[in-house]
Amino acid sequence: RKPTLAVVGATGAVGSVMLQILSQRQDVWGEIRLVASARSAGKVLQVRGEDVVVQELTAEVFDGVDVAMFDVPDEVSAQWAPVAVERGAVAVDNSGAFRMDPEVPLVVPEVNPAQVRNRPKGIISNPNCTTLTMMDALGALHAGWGLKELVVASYQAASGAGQPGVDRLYDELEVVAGHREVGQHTGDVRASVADKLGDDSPFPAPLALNVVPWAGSLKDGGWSSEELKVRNESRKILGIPDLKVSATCVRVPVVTTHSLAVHAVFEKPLTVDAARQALIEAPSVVVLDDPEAGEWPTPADVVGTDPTWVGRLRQALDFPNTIDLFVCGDNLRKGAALNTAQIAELVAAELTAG
Ligand code: 2RA
Repeated sequence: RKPTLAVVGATGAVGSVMLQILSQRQDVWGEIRLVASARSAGKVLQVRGEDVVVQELTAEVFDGVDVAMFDVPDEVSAQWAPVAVERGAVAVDNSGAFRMDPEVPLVVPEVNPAQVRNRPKGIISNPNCTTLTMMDALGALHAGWGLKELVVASYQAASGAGQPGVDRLYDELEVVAGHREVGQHTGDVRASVADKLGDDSPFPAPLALNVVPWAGSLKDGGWSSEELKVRNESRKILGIPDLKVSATCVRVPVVTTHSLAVHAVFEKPLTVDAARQALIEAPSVVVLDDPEAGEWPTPADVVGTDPTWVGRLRQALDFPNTIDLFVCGDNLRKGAALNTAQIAELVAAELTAG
């Protein structure tokens, strides 16, 4: 029997991409049950070319389910993933609710696939999209040279904040489009956007014609929750508890695809050519790095694709054993839905093998 899958949060930004991914990948699933809040129950969505009616999130909806994916806010996962497990499912959770729980593995299938089986709570976590964007590339380099220190700046897309983030960016762009005087005087972008759209935004400042050095909530010492996730999750996934990490997370007016500028310091001496070769050989990484030809990854070219794209590889001039690089990845695909689907497929293979 092929395992039954439940997709909880099927109507959200990540959920919608999940339905496309489940329709495109090799089909390992029997029934696929789509689940959402009472507000969305009854909607009809397409997966694998078939219409499926969305069911309301209740305990009973998990009866007979083998794997339940959660693409919902932290508090919804915190409440419902354990319910799915009680009803007999393995939960694969894309929220932040369980990621740092020592009894919950945090898995990137290209980096630490064996961790999938280490799930005493029946829950497996999917990393935050910002961390995930660089994990395949760093995992490949860590395997060769031993990662020691990481300094990163992120350039995060609006869809990291879900569908409301995408809607807000498009609305703001519409407000400023065609007004060539906007963006040349202090506060004029903020005033135009607030005048037309009000202040109720998923972002703490206008995103159109701007960059916003903030993602997540305020933590001790002025760090954002997103920056601490990058640090803590990188350590856990790569299995380097004392990895030195410093991150600055920034939102940019891109719809989908997160980018990161990465400064990575290694234990062993490495050359940029050897690092490039290791990245070329990593199956999920594409190296696009020809500055003479003006070739490097950009979000506009990467969006909608599965790999991690790496460019601007440079040996740091003033730091030994250090490589600088730029990495882009679709935050809704590898950064969220694709990685969750890959984890779920590992569990499906395990269940099918019996
Ligand atoms: C963001 N990383 O981009 C978050 C979403 N999980 O806002």
